[in-house]
Amino acid sequence: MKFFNILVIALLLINLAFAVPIKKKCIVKNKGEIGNKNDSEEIGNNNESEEIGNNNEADDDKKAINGPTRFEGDEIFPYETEHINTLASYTSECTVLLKKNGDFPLTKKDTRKVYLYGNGVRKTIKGGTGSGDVNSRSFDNIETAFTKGGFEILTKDFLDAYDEIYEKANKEFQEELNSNGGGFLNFGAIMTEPDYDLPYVKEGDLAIYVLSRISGEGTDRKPIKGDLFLTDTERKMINDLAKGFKKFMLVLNTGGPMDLSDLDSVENVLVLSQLGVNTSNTLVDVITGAKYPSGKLATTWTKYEDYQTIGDFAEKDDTNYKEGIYVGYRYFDTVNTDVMYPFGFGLGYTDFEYEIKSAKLNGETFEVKTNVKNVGKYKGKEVMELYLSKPNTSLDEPYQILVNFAKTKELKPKQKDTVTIKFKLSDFASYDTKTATYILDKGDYVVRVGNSSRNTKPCGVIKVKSRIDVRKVDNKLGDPGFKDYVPELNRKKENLSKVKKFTLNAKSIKKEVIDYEKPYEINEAVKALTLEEKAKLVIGAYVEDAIGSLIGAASTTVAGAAGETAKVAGLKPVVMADGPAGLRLAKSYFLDETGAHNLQGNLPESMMNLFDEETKKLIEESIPKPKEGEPIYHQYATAIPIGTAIAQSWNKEFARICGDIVGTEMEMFGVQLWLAPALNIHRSILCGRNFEYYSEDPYISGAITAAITSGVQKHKNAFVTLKHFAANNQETNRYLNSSNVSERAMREIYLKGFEIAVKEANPKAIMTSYNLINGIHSNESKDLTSDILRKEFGYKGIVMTDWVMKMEGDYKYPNPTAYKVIKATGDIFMPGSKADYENVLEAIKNNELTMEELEISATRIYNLAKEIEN
Ligand SMILES: *[C@@H]1O[C@H](CO)[C@@H](O)[C@H](O)[C@H]1NC(C)=O
Ligand SMILES: *[C@@H]1O[C@H](CO)[C@@H](O)[C@H](O)[C@H]1NC(C)=O
Ligand SMILES: *[C@@H]1O[C@H](CO)[C@@H](O)[C@H](O)[C@H]1NC(C)=O
Ligand SMILES: *[C@@H]1O[C@H](CO)[C@@H](O)[C@H](O)[C@H]1NC(C)=O
Ligand SMILES: *[C@@H]1O[C@H](CO)[C@@H](O)[C@H](O)[C@H]1NC(C)=O
Ligand SMILES: *[C@@H]1O[C@H](CO)[C@@H](O)[C@H](O)[C@H]1NC(C)=O
Ligand SMILES: *[C@@H]1O[C@H](CO)[C@@H](O)[C@H](O)[C@H]1NC(C)=O
Ligand SMILES: *[C@@H]1O[C@H](CO)[C@@H](O)[C@H](O)[C@H]1NC(C)=O
Ligand SMILES: CC(=O)N[C@H]1CO[C@H](CO)[C@@H](O)[C@@H]1O
Repeated sequence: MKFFNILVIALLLINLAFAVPIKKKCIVKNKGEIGNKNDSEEIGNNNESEEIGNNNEADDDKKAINGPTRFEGDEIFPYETEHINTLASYTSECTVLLKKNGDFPLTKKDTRKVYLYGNGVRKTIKGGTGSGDVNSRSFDNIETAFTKGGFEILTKDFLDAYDEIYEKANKEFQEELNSNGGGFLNFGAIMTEPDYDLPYVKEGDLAIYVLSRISGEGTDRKPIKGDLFLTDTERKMINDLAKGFKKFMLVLNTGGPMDLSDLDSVENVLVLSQLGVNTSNTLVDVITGAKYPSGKLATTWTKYEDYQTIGDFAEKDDTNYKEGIYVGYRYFDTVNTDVMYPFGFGLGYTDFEYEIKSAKLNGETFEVKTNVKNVGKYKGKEVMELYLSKPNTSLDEPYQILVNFAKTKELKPKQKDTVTIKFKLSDFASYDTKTATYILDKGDYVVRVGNSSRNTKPCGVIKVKSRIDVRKVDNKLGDPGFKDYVPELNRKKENLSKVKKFTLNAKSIKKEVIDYEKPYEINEAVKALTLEEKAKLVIGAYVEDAIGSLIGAASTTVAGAAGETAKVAGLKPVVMADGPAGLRLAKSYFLDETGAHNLQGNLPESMMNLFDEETKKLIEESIPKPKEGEPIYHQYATAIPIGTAIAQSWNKEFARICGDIVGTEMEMFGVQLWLAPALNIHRSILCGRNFEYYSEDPYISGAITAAITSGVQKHKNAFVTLKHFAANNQETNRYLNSSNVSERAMREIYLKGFEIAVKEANPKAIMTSYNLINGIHSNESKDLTSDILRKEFGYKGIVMTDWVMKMEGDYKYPNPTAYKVIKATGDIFMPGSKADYENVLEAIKNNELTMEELEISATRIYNLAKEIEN
């Protein structure tokens, strides 16, 4: 049913939008809240228009009180330039040089005539699809950026011919999708790169091959040529160019790993990644040496066949995480597999040496200082990584785990820096399922410091004389139905005689016992509300008529926002906008008495292509149109680098700055909850949404999340929503599948990053995932939401569901039940519908949900809505 598809899509991908240039003068308005004239009058900011450039200070406080700033006109607003420039001074830190032979950066003497090849030259990718797609004002592809950077591009004919090949392949792909039922069934489908036979120049001075791959929400990547593997065409061209050109660089404009085997002739490989608005300029700067790469991989890149296949992936049926805690480098390092590009690896244009300066144990805090020296010819920054090898006394343990990291300042040739890194031993206690306790087992803990996981030096050994129970909990997560894989351990005997030894004083660790019975707070003001008001608070705002309730589930306050809380009891709606590659909002919108409307409707072009003409027309007709002369406003958000790229910077300060940029824009546009950061683990390199996530390692995931969170939340009424809680590691059948995971792997790998971020940065919201965990929907798991998240981790914020789909018609599985989410101490069911609201009322009537349970969740939403009024 086509119309049905529209509704489902509207729910899935609420509010994506794209550009319309509108010629007008550049004006910033600071009007009051829509449809609430009272408010703006009260505050008395009568001067509604300020011209940027004359009188250009849009006062921050006024913005926060008066609601969104209205940007009108066609010129670039100062905040856009400022944000782009801020990002531009960091983005090269996200790029990872995998191979080098000294030919780059170019020198002044080198030619500025370049042969640019590859699918990414014109179709440069700044981020992925789906939730990750941010609407920035403009984007230069790599061809344009090189032209603007003073290069002459010698491959115009080739690029034109490639465009034709691409268009033809894409048309066939769209036709195939349409014949497959079209629309929703193909959500997230990605065209594989076609093979072709075009003439190309095989010899010359300078060539760059830009290889792109996109992926996104709804579909996993595939281990086939044209996706994870190079196509035959790509492989042949890349090898030819590498052999025939004096200088050649392979550039990877991908969101995640490629299988780079059998490219031995290529001596310069750069992971450009997808860096948001200034992806292309960053490449030009790196090639010319205006900037330098200083990123390190946060996920192992190696041959596809070497990734572990112990657990399953992308099974339609239950996905069994049989590999347990042996994810990513924890696996490779333990079984001692050679990998091409290890976790934590990345070269610079320059080279570094490091030596251990000092190590000490203070209570349970270990601290190491290393001296890092730039011994090469160029400027650069180096990352020092700290790993811990735990003894395998009663539990099997991976060879090592990352416990912290730090980046040097910029070092000129011969310059030195001292880097200090610390960690607390109990933060990395292992989970003993038998006794349901986080423990530090008896034995020797070897601490290692280095500049990649495969290049470390031991810097201390901490002796734990007898087992220490760090935190006693209960097993909460059910039975996965199998026992985790245990590797054959054949650790090499290490001679640690010269390494400094410490003995841990067990008393330095305070044992924690969890009180699961501690009651939750209920606000008296919430008790006084009517049942209907309480129920509306825990359901996302919806419009009452049937169709409206589905499409209108989107925010009416901020155009293109993903949703909002209900306006009951005089409360302001809490507005939510998608991420994580920036704020996903409508670029252009108009206002009327019903609210703010996205001029382009809520579906992006890429999504529209999934539909046949008839359905497209229906969708287009459903988009509200402005009246003649109605002002058009803009929300140009800054596209920040994808999650994976931010992690690759290994720079917490940069992560904080990314959060700061988003927080500033949230304040301006009147968005309170950003539906990001996303920190699921890169369990398999095939997960379609990995680009939004950070790493295969929970520590760096948690640390980057905490930094972004503090960047966002330092802004008034701007907060994050960590997602997707938890074990959402694939896109295949993501709504109805069980991630079967052991309690230990959940706690040490999949929940760990959330725990770190909660404890360090106090995020305001967390979004539950679609999947089930050991047979229980994560949105209705009280064990997960209440017992682990709130009681064990001490989380104080709100818990919302992901945008739950409702199917009307003949479906195998029943529709979701909102009340069960509330019963599990989830606080708000998104995006919300009349049926969900009625479901809650019904559950109260039938005593399936107690008034107290409803009031607990309503209290949290109420308190947040009250908080943003100030
Ligand atoms: C002003 O607010 C009051 C109380 O909320 C409401 O009854 C009235 O309709 C509002 N007036 C306008 C013009 O919005
Ligand atoms: C309102 O703003 C305009 C344009 O910036 C300025 O010329 C005028 O003086 C302002 N009026 C008041 C009352 O502040
Ligand atoms: C960033 O990208 C924009 C759009 O592509 C471009 O106009 C701008 O000059 C770039 N800025 C920097 C600092 O690279
Ligand atoms: C790390 O340090 C070593 C010297 O110990 C140096 O040779 C190497 O280039 C550095 N970088 C990487 C990624 O290993
Ligand atoms: C610890 O490692 C040793 C040596 O590799 C091995 O024999 C033993 O079985 C391991 N113990 C556990 C609990 O995995
Ligand atoms: C370990 O190294 C020290 C000095 O570096 C040496 O004296 C000792 O014999 C070595 N031990 C073993 C078991 O190889
Ligand atoms: C995974 O969990 C589901 C739900 O608990 C269960 O039905 C299924 O049998 C489990 N898979 C395995 C391999 O045990
Ligand atoms: C939780 O989310 C899933 C996936 O959308 C859905 O199928 C399930 O019914 C939801 N559970 C509840 C209680 O709504
Ligand atoms: C637990 C669960 O819902 N598992 C499902 C995963 O998906 C397959 C295929 O759709 C179902 O058969 C399983 O029941």
